Amino acid sequence: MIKDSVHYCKGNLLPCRWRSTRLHVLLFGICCTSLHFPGPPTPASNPSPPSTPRPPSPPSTPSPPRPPSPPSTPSPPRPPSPPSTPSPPRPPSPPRPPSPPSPPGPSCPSGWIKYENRCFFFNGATADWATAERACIGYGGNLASIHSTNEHSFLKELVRLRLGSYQRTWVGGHDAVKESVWLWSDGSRFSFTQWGTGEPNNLGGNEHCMEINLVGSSLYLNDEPCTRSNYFICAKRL
Ligand SMILES: [Ca+2]
Ligand SMILES: [Ca+2]
Repeated sequence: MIKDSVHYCKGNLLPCRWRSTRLHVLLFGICCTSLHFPGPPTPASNPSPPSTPRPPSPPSTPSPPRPPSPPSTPSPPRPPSPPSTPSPPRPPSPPRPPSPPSPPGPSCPSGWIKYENRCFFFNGATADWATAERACIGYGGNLASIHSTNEHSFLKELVRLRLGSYQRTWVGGHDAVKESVWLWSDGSRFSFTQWGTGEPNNLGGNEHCMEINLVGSSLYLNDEPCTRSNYFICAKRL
């Protein structure tokens, strides 16, 4: 410490003496700065004035409303797509050959409807079974006999088409000659039976004539008193 002061004093003797507030002591020709007296009190540095409370910041000014964005520029209309190329016209189909003429054969009289090898007639009149049979004989036939389900269905449709519903109608079956021995009035073999459930029941011992359409659209043959007034269907061979 002292050694450092010697070097200082030797090089700065005079200036050192007049310098400032330090009392330089000369000892043994050596200027020592090890002793220090406090100099006049240096004015205390002015304390920093109390910070003035910052005024409250003014309320933030609301940002001005944003101007409305300009309307988007409408996209230019798309140019119309070019018309699709029409498909080339199809070549005309070759003319169809004419249908072969129907095979020649006998036809039914006017007002009669042909089904397979017979003609059928339904005039919308009503009568008891015997009167109906005689009317059919007068037309050159008999009350219709039935030999298959298809024929049964055909007769039912013939009535429905003419009357709009399945009305009870006489056909040519009977057991009037002998009970339970069923015959066709046209003399054909009686081999087809499509009786309704429980039929023929010969109700009251007095049901000897055959009718169709007792139960609507069902394939239902019934024996019925021959005196009932029914629609009827005539048939004759071609
Ligand atoms: Ca009977
Ligand atoms: Ca019956």
